[in-house]
Amino acid sequence: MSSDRYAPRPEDKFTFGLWTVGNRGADPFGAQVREKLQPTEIVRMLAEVGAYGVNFHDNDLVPIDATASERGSIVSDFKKACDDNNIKVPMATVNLFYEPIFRDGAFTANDARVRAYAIQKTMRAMDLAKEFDAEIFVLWGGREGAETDGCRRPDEGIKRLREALNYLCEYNIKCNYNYKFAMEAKPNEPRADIYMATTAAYLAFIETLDHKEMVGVNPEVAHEQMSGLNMTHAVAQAWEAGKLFHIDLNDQYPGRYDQDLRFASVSPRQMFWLVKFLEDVGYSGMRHFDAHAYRTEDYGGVKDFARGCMRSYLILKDKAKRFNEHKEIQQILAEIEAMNDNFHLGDFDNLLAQNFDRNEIASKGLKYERLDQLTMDVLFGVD
Ligand code: GCO
Ligand code: MN
Ligand code: MN
Repeated sequence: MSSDRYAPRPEDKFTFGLWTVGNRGADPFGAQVREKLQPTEIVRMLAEVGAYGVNFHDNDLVPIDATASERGSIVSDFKKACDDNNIKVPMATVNLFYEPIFRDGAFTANDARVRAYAIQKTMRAMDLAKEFDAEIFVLWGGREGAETDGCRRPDEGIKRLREALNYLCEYNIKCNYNYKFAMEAKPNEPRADIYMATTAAYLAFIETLDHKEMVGVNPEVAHEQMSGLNMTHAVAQAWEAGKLFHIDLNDQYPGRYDQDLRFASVSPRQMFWLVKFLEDVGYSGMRHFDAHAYRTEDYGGVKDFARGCMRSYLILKDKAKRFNEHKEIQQILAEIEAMNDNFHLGDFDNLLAQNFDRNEIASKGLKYERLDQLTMDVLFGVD
């Protein structure tokens, strides 16, 4: 075992997608800069950097036009690579965005054949992932949106999404797959606007499903931060609702295109609160890095990128421990906690009979400045 205290261990549950470390660096303005790696080579690379698992979209593993026999040999080669390298497949997903057939959406498209094909493709992706014992099935509706709201009423899109989810939950039951579906929100890109823009939107939607216990969320740092939202708050709401089934970690400057940067490389302070939250509440799911290396990198740089994601997570986890043990921080937190006991509502008569001294209550400083600077000292590594 490595003596590096920030070396990843299997119990850290760090996972990467085939599409993340296998990303070849193409963007809307330029071509690929890295050679294509076979899925089995990616598995070896993930084992080398110390990851726990690998996730995939159906077509990351099996090309869309593969024959049944090609599918068979791809699956058995990949299974062998995973077993040989002790890499698990905890999550899988389905590509409902790449093919031209999905140009107007998948589950929400106006053409009923497109919607049916999208559901069929998802069922087949569920079949495929069960061959690897995946337990979480992520659904990201990147094309479920519009450029012009003239093309359909947005509430029709929501109804179609519900119909698809209810159908897929029934399939999950019929096949005894026991998947937990994790819905991933994003405000825009590739569509101008995507219907389920935030994790909170999904949390409300899930409550309207026939089998809501089967469906949760997969919040992504970049997707919340693109809209200037607070990822930790989204995650906290999901956690409190018992719906944090998975998480996509990366980083992102707010208000920009989807950057998928190395975890915590843009907003270490916000990511500190996120990691602290996950560790404090005892989140036991996967820590999945949905990010990719800079376009400047070769596969050596891709390994640096993957190692960096995991290392930053573990450093922030260490900082969270330091925060929780820090004497002065804990004193301030104890004072905050004590305020919580300053009053109990009681019945209506009790509350209505009270005289609150507004000025007295508001006169005492709350020491949040001190608390925050002490946090910064911990983060800067000077305390
Ligand atoms: C994105 C998304 C995707 C999904 C993936 C899993 O912005 O492209 O984050 O990477 O997470 O398709 O469904
Ligand atoms: Mn994303
Ligand atoms: Mn994602």
